Order: sequence, then C-alpha cells, then structure tokens
Amino acid sequence: MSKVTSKDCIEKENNCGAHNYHPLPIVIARGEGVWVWDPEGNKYMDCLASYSALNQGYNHPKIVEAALEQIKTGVTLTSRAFYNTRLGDFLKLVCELTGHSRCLPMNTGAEAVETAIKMARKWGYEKKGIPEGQAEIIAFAGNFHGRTNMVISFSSDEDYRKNFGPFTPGFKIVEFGNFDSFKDAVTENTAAIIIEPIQAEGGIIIPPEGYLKQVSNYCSENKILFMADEIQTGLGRTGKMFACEHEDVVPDVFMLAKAISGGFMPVSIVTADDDVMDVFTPGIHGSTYGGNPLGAAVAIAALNVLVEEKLPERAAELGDYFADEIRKMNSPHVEEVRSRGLLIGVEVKKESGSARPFCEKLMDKGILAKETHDSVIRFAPPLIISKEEIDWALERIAEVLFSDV
Ligand code: IF1
Repeated sequence: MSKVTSKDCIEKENNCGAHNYHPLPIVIARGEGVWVWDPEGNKYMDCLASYSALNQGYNHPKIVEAALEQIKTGVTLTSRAFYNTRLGDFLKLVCELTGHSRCLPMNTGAEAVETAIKMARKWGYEKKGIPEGQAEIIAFAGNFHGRTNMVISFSSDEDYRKNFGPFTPGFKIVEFGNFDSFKDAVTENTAAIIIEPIQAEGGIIIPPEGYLKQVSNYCSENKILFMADEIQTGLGRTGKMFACEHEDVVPDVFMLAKAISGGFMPVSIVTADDDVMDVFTPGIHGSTYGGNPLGAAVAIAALNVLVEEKLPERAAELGDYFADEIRKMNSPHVEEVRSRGLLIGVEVKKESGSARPFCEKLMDKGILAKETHDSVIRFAPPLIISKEEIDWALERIAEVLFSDV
C-alpha cells in the first residue's frame, strides 16, 4: 500500500463527501497530548480540541487502556434490551458529578438536547399540568444546540434554518443576557428553558454577572425547568466542572457530551432528579448505541481523568494566563478578548476583516484554531496543556496578531 498523503485524503473527502464543511487544509494522522501530526510529519498544536471534546488531550493512556480493555472482552454493544457491566458505573459517576439522581445516556450532543426537550414537554404535561400540545420551551438568541430538525427549530441563525422547514412549534426565542426579555416570554405553559451558560458558537458570549442566577431563581419560583446545555462549556472547559458553577446555579437538567468520552466516541447524557426523569417509562425513548459498554468504559476513564488531573482547576489557572497574555499584546487587530477558563475568543476588529485569514496564518505557524461567527478566533486547547506549551503558542499568536493580514 502506498503511503497516505494529505493531498490524497483531502481530494477523496472533497470528491465523495457532501460539502457541508469547509475545513482548513490539514489532515490529522496522529495525536499526542495537545499535538497532532499530518501524514507528512508536520506538527501542529491543536487549539480547537475538536470543539472541546478532547479536553483530556490525544492518546491519553488511561482512556486508551479502558477502551482496549473493554474491546478485548468482545462486548462493545449490548443494546438496552440487556444489562452490561460498565453502564451502571458510568451512570453512578455522572450522578455524583452533577448531583442529579438519574441520567439517560445517548450518543451525540444533539440527541441529548432532543432527549431533554422530550423530557421537559412530558414533564410539563404530566407534572405541571400544561394542557396537552401547549407546552412552550424558551431558548436564547445566538444559541447553538445541534443540527437536527427539532433543534434548529429554535435556532436564531438563518444559515442553519434556511429551507429546512417546516419547523417544530413550541419554542420561543428571547434575548440572551436580558432578564426582562426572558421574563416577558414566560407563560403558564412554559415547561422549560434551554440555555448555554456561555454561548460558545455564538462567539464566546458571557452573560452579565448575576443573569444566570436571576433566570434560574425565576425558573424555580415558577416551576420551569432550567436546562443547561453544558455540552461544550461543561467538564472543565471554563475552569469549573460545569460553567453554571461560576454563578452557583444548580440546573434541573444537564445535557453533556463531547468531553464526556474525551473524544474517543460519541457519548452523551441527560441528567435530572427522579421527579423529572421518571416521566420516561420503558419503551418510550432510547437509542441502539446509547449506554453501550464501550462508550461507558471510555467515559468512566475520561471523567476520572478530569477529576484526578484536576483539569477544571488547570483550565481556570492556565486559561486566565493564556487570555491575559493575549490581552496584554494590545494587537491593533483585536477588539476584545473574552474568556472563561480555556474557552477563549479573540474578537477581530471590523476593519481587520474576518477571523479566517488569521486562523490560516496561525496554521502556517503550527497552531490549529478555528474561527467562529466570522469575527472571532477561538482558542480552546486540550486542558492538559502546559504553561510551556501555552508560551510556545503565545509567541506565534503574537506574530500573527501583529502581521498584515
Ligand atoms: C458541528 C459549533 C462548537 C454544542 C452545544 C450541542 C451541540 C454542540 C453547546 C451538538 C455542538 C459543535 C458541532 C460541530 C461544531 C460544534 C461547534 F461551532 F458549531 F458551535 F463546538 F463550537 N450543544 N457543537 O456546541 O452536539 O450533536 O454535534 O454532538 O460541526 O456542527 P453534537
């Protein structure tokens, strides 16, 4: 077999794949920690971490070992028609981390969101007494919760929605960060809100201090479920295990995915207390792969790594350092640096054009970063990154932020 080349891989993807992506022209063939290599042996630092799925970094020995050990049992999938040896431990660990008493495993983030919406509606009818078919769920402008048809039904981004209608009714969209806008949308038929504590795809938008708490208090007073999509912000990324902790907010429902399996395979989960989760009875919801023993084994290891290696604490400390150093550069191209932990958004000035050419220049210097919302360069490396590695990146980021683009 001839050696794989980047050119071949890119051509094949472009020839046979749907054109629903516009990737940077990099082929990742090998990974270790925060570093990846292309087939030709060029080395890059990954400052995207697969959209925060690889919080534990590439090739983490403990996660690799857990995966291999489970594969060697010969049992990777049992379906939920039977029990398996890993799922119970996984669910118990997630309950301990979230403080909720029950969880429901799925695969992708969007599936966790779908599951939470179904649960909230059923809860609304059966526990809150909302008349059937009338349940309303409030979402927030600028949100990103996934790509399925129900989920884009409450997206405010025309690009994600155009020509995909008709949409699922029952959603209201209010302004993120504006308490009155939310309060005015509440009716007695409001079952739940779905909110990202920090809007990541929205451009690393951090709501005003106290906002999440205010919204969450209002939800508890009015029997509305506060459902936190921590698929991207959760599991250490923002310097706490969950971004809601920054404001002492305890959600009724968590949606988790991405880093729950450290980037090994799709694993997602919805968590809640008994009173909410018990609307699910046998046969009414599920998934072939949801709760599979391989995913569970990997997720147990991935979660243990987050805790044992204190990755949330690392993200807090190193994220502040990383972001402050970029702020101190005072680059003529930078409007603002927004960050919480190792979720860092560098807003490029209007007159400096879009963020993409900056990302391309970073790539030429060995740093993989991806723009979001045209004008924001996002830095979200694996949380295992060291200070030395950040310094390596900062040198190159400074060169790019002071060059003509
Ligand atoms: C893509 C963004 C990141 C998410 C939150 C649910 C999901 C996501 C908060 C759905 C997924 C991904 C999907 C990925 C790009 C990516 C992304 F730029 F689009 F917003 F991370 F920043 N809730 N986010 O961030 O999870 O079904 O994908 O497992 O290419 O669409 P999923």
